[in-house]
Amino acid sequence: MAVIKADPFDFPFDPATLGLVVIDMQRDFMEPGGFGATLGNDVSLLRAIIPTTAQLIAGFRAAGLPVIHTRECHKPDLSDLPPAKCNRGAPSLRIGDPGPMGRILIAGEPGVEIIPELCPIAGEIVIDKPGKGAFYGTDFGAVLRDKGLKQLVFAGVTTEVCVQTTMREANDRGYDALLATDATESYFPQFKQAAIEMITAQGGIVGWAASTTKILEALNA
Ligand code: TIU
Repeated sequence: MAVIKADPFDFPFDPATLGLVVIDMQRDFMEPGGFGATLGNDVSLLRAIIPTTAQLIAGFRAAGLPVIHTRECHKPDLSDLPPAKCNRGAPSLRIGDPGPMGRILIAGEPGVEIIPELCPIAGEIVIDKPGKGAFYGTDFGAVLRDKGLKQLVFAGVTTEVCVQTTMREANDRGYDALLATDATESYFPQFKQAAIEMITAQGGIVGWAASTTKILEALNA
């Protein structure tokens, strides 16, 4: 067993069952004019993690371990967009409205694409998801079973929304979940910090947390 030096304690792992899940690193959250910005957020905050996330992805690829990407998006006819999600708040543009990167959060539009710096390579699976968690309404669970994955490292945005939701879903389904603390970000720095604490408190009630350096040290050991 290899070990990642993590909080609240070491994360032992079998490389044969370990994978990286990169959540929603899409133009719609990371660039001006997308979904994140329409909600009133400063998207520049999120861009700071692009280099570390790229390092993490490169480390998994170099170790021959799977990288799975997710994208939050909806069908063009909005049939998978419940009113409870669509009508929330007072965004400047709602999901499905035309924006500078195409229709907001709609599959096939430019804004839904993963940012070019973190582009998936051939053979990597991309899960399109209508919710915040990657398990809901997708074949993510089947993909993990098919690949024999049992332990998941998580990166991506935003920490307390789609990343934390997916980690909780994973934990409930019996997966070990570890958050890469410098490859995830929130529009609200205090929420990122709180999410890390919520995940690792109470003896790792949801999972573990570790820096990209610590994760890559373990992969390279
Ligand atoms: N608004 C926000 O912080 N996040 C989302 O709406 N989706 C994701 O986290 N991907």
